[in-house]
Amino acid sequence: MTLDQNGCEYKPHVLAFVAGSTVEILNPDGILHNVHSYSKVNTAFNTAQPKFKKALTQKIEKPEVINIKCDVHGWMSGWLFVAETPYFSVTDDKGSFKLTDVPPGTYNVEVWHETLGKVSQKVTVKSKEEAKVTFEMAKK
Ligand SMILES: [Cu+2]
Repeated sequence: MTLDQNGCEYKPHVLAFVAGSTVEILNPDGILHNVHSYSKVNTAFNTAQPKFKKALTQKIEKPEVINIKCDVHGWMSGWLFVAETPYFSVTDDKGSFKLTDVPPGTYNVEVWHETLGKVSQKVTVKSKEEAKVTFEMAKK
């Protein structure tokens, strides 16, 4: 899991991973950044990353959606989506996603967007069949 701060922007804008993972945070910019997590469930961190500190690591233990900001550059904002299960995905530029190797069963599929909020839907996955689901989110 790598969160890059290249060009004073978080890349990717949303980084998704399973709880208990360690995130590597890179600073290739040659300037000071400050990695400030607005966590509520996990312990919040607020770490200066001077220009010579090219990488630091941070372990995130619990499921949560965390906003990351830089106290030096007010426009920098990114998200860590810390998933509860291994079945998660970040949508592509068309809003599509795919979850693979999901065991048969009925699941509650939840979609999160930074400004549109959260919606969920029950989806049943059958053995060796593709389950399709469509979400619509209203602009707030
Ligand atoms: Cu910065």
